[in-house]
Amino acid sequence: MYTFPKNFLWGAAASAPQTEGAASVDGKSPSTWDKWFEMEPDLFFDHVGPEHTSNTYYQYKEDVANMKAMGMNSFRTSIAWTRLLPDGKTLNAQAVTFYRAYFQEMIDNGVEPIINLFHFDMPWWLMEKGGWEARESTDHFAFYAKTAFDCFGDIIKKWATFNEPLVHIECGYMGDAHWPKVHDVKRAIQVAYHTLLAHAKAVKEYRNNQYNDGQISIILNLSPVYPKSQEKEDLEAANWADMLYIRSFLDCAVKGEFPHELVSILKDAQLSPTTEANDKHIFKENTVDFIGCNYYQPLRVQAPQSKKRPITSPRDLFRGYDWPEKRINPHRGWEIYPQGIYDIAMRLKESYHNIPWFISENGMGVSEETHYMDPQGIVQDTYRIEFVADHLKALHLAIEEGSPCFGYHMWTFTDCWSWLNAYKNRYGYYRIDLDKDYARTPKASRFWMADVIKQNGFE
Ligand code: BGP
Repeated sequence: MYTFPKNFLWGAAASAPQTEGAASVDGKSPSTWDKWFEMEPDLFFDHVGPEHTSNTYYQYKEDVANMKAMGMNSFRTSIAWTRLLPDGKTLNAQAVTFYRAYFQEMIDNGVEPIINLFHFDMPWWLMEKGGWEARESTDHFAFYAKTAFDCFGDIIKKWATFNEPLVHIECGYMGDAHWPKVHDVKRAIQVAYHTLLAHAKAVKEYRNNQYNDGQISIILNLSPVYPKSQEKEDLEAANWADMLYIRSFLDCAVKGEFPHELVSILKDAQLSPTTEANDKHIFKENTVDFIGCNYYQPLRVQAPQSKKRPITSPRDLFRGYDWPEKRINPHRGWEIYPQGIYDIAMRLKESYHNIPWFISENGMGVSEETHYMDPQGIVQDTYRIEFVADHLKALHLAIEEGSPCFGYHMWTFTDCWSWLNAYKNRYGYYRIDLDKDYARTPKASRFWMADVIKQNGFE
């Protein structure tokens, strides 16, 4: 029997822009996603945009009832900045009413809300001023964070500032999957710096807030980096990938500083971000209480084709490696490697003073999931049950070895809208049927997980 610690948090994760819908009502202003869909709807899978996500704005009571019925004791979602402060300054009373009712509904039903502030949804008004490239964004974010703590800090005791900050940096400034889809490593580095500064300023606001009796975190995608071989060049490549994708965020959040090697290579390459002298203290004094870790698959790397200097892209430092022996989720093309969870836990233990943490996302995306639907309309997602069980076993081993992991959150509770992929890849314990008024139907994994929760473990 794999038994988990007492009071272990069993739950799921989602975000405001991916579930709420109601994207242009009750005072909410547009985010980059709302505007981008208006401009280029063809880019979004099946032309489903952010206006029509899972209708949670209207159906949250049903969702919370389903969480309770399943035995879940926690749920992570986010606040939409554009709903709470539509112009960045003025509090939207309708947003306060909605979020308080939603959070209170969870609490009344034994589901602890864990609330994140930014899940890729940059307000359009701020994007027009340069988004995270503009230093003023850090103060706007701090003000938004303070407002959220003032409004909900009496009932929310676990907060996160950002979800996977690497993603909006990489996909928006070194790729095309997020707005403003520019490809410029120098701008990406400035965006990364301001994002982390905004994070630290939000933590500072939390420490100064009257409701600072809870805890604050950041949610990071900590995909462990594995080199192709033990050759010097591959090991060096892995070190760079790890420094850029993991340590730049984790060191900053937990230790309050950036890796020195990273600072010096950026300097040599004339890629250092613009900073101010006092920033160092803001980082140093505002570290997190716990970490949320999203884990889907590892990052396998090998030496770059040529050692180009100065670097102009991460590809000059490392490139991906396709491990021929990998186990794969054929429905999403991602590697399945449960041991990654154990390796993350051991790393936090050895190098980050064994900081408390939880799995804030883990899950299996499956396209065309209707293929697995039985005649009763239940998706028989045995592949997902196997996926979760394997990851929980790896997590259990880590906990036995002293890792203070306090929860496991599945991505996600009901299928949800996923950016340009919209509803292509399904991840939920519940299926959402967009053609039937967002009807929620449990999948087989929902029943399996309800049993796990009941027993606080599994055979
Ligand atoms: C994570 C994000 C989520 C969600 C998930 C699934 O990185 O935090 O917001 O989108 O990935 O991604 P996809 O739907 O692209 O498979």
